[in-house]
Amino acid sequence: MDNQAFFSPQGAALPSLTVFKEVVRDGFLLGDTDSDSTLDIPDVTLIQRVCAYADVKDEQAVILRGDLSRDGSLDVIDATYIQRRLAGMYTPYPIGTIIAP
Ligand SMILES: [Ca+2]
Repeated sequence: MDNQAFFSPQGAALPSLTVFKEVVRDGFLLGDTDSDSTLDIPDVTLIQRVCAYADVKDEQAVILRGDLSRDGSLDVIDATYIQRRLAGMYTPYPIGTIIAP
């Protein structure tokens, strides 16, 4: 199992069998980068830490959950859109909603 690659139904690479099972079975909250089922500032902070090349636990899960445009990369634009959503402003992505498998 260690050398297998896992992908979401949308084709995004997934970091582990555990995350694969979670995504396929339950989906996930778009933007909930720390996986605590809440969208808040710590989710933005985790994206900023990844962008700053800081040591982040479960970085691939952070990228999966925070990559709003689903293009496989995480950048400051993703963090900004989550901040906009938290401020009640428009975003073009369904941040804070469950992404279904
Ligand atoms: Ca969260």
